[in-house]
Amino acid sequence: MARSNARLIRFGFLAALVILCVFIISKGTSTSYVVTQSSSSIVDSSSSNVEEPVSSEQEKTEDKPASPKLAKVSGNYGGNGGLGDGKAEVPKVYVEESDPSNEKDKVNAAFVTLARNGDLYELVESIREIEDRFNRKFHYDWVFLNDDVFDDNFKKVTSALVSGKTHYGKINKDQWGFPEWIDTDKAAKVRKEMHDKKIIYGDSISYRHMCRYESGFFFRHPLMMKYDYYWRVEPGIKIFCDINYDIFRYFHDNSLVYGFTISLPEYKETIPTLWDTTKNFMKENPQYVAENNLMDLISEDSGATYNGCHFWSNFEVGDLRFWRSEAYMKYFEYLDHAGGFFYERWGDAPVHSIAASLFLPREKVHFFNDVGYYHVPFFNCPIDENLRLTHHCSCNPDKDFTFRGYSCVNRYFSVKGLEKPKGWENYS
Ligand SMILES: Nc1nc2c(ncn2[C@@H]2O[C@H](COP(=O)(O)OP(=O)(O)OP(=O)(O)O)[C@@H](O)[C@H]2O)c(=O)[nH]1
Ligand SMILES: [Mg+2]
Repeated sequence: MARSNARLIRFGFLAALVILCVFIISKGTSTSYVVTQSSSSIVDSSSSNVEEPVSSEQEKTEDKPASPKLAKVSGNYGGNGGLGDGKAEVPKVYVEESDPSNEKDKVNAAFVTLARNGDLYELVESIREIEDRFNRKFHYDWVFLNDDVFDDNFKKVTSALVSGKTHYGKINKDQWGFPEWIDTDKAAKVRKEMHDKKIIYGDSISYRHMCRYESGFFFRHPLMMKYDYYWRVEPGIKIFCDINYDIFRYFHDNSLVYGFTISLPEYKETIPTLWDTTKNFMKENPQYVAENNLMDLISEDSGATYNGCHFWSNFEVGDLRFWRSEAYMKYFEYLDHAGGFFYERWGDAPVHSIAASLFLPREKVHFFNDVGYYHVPFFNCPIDENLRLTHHCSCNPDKDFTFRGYSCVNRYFSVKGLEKPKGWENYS
């Protein structure tokens, strides 16, 4: 009995010792964890190049949306929770169709800008707009292309603004110059005539190289080859509304190929033979013309003549693989050899637009009614008030060009059988 008591006491003592040890160890671990954590973060921020890791880490946390699952929560207009004066409360928007924090949700896409070093400070405004309204949530890369070498200041300033990776490329001389089959005397004569007729950019050589480059080469620059989708951005543009979904993913998921915000007729004097050249191409290559295309958008007589309607290409979202396709490459070569980039002043906008309208089924072309866009002198400002408020648009709908008489978007809506937004007549 005395021996079993002693055993019990020994067992109790041992058990108490074990409990005490566990307590001390667990307390000790949590204390040292906190210390390690805080001391390591102090070491990190003081010993590293502070700006890079610390600020980018903070930005990512802030940018994370409240919850991607909060899809399409409608606004709260007045009533309980409304503004004290009874006016409609500005609704909150939670429209997330993909998780921007998730790298695997991203598609193979990049912004692309053709620019000169001298365009820098107009361009930074455009980058800021795109980043604030869209890319700070998605961090897509940005490719800058130039016929000259980008200087260090250009690279430093732009890469500080872009939240994705930045790439800078120089354009090959053979893609920014007169091709050997062009008669440069004839081209000079045309420039003189266009100058006398006061045709905008009519006397400019560099503008012609730019239009030819944007028509036939930007999508096959080595820096662009790893991407499938692009968004073209020019200096001095504005984006008016929050874009809370991944536009590139939207394009990918819906198999869209070409997206625009503004459409209007081209100056006829710059493209006198573009349509005849296109018709000859179609005759020789009927296999490239898509069924159910948008011919009726660009022609009012089933293809006999071109009405000049084109998507304004200073804004473009699209699938680069379309420009790299056999149909488009053959079309570009055909146009290039016809010489109209130099003997006239063919723009990349009508060239892209005619190709998208003829070689694509119409459902592959997309009009963005929710972005809000400006490039001097035209505005796209959503006329739907709810859309404007929920997307924090900062534009005046009275300035919207979409349904004005001169805009080709009216025709686009009727050709595609789309319903115009309520009240569009008030902005026509
Ligand atoms: N590297 C380079 N880029 C150019 C040159 N000319 C134009 N660009 C770029 O090409 C794009 C189109 O040129 P813009 O001058 O804006 O042409 P536009 O939009 O028809 O005319 P604007 O109404 O003046 O804007 C812009 O992104 C320009 O920065 C050039 O000679 N070299
Ligand atoms: Mg421009």
